[in-house]
Amino acid sequence: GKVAFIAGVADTTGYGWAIARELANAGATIVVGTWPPVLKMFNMALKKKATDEAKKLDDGSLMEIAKIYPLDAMFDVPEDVPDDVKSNKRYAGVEGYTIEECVEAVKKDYGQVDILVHSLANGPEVTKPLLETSRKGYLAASSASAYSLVSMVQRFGPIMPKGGAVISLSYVAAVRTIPGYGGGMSSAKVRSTHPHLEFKHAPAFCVDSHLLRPKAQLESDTRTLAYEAGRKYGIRVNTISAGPLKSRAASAIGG
Ligand code: ZID
Repeated sequence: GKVAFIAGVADTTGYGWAIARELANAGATIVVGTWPPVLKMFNMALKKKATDEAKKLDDGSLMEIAKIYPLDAMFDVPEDVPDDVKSNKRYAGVEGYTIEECVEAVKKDYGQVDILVHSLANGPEVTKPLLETSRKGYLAASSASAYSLVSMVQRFGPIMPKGGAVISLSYVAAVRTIPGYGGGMSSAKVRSTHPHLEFKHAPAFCVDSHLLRPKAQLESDTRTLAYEAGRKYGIRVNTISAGPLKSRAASAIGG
């Protein structure tokens, strides 16, 4: 069977979970990368009976996550991790969470990854308009949300077979301004046509929230990575423009 690594799963409400379940339905072995600060919470939630419904596959069986790797996509190699992160309570007891260490661990356990899913984004100043965003905040959002894909393709590429697939999640605001799509949309009732991606409230976004800005980078990088990694490793690199989903990340922005 195929091995799918999904980066950016920490609960059952986001895209990462829904994609994991579809890949599990299709018979893939599911391994995930989870942000250290939410790792404990995710492990606890997975043990609860209440999570069974979200795990249910089409054949009635429950999805199994074969392994959860700690992964902080802000860091490529151990030298990148600053002391304040190392000593942070939220990272206590977690090790080997840089992208390079994560790929090494996955390689050791599974040998190869057939499908790589990048389902993560973050930005410390996400609620601010661009006009008030600091350089530090802007670059941190790009680092977590866009460069992380470049780094992951660099490092997973060598353990992906020819024909392997990389997919990430983008947002239409990367390429088009959506007039009127601000706080006023927060109570709009929208229903996804996809049965597993059902949500009741469209998240309220300011279109120029700088969390969305790295999506333009992501889309541009996807084209270049498809060219380069296609030639180097024979893998495909694509991004999907996601519809609105009431995930934890979307709620944090004000959905
Ligand atoms: P999620 O909270 O399930 O996933 C984000 C994950 O990233 C979480 O598990 C975090 O722990 C993790 N994470 C954060 N920082 C780091 C880090 N440094 N290292 C590792 N992991 C980290 O939320 P989600 O499912 O919304 O997000 C998954 C992907 O979908 C992200 O790339 C989103 O930008 C993308 N996406 C989501 C939506 C949405 O509605 N939820 C939209 C577009 C793209 C969208 O907002 N019209 C209006 C709005 C939208 C689309 C169309």
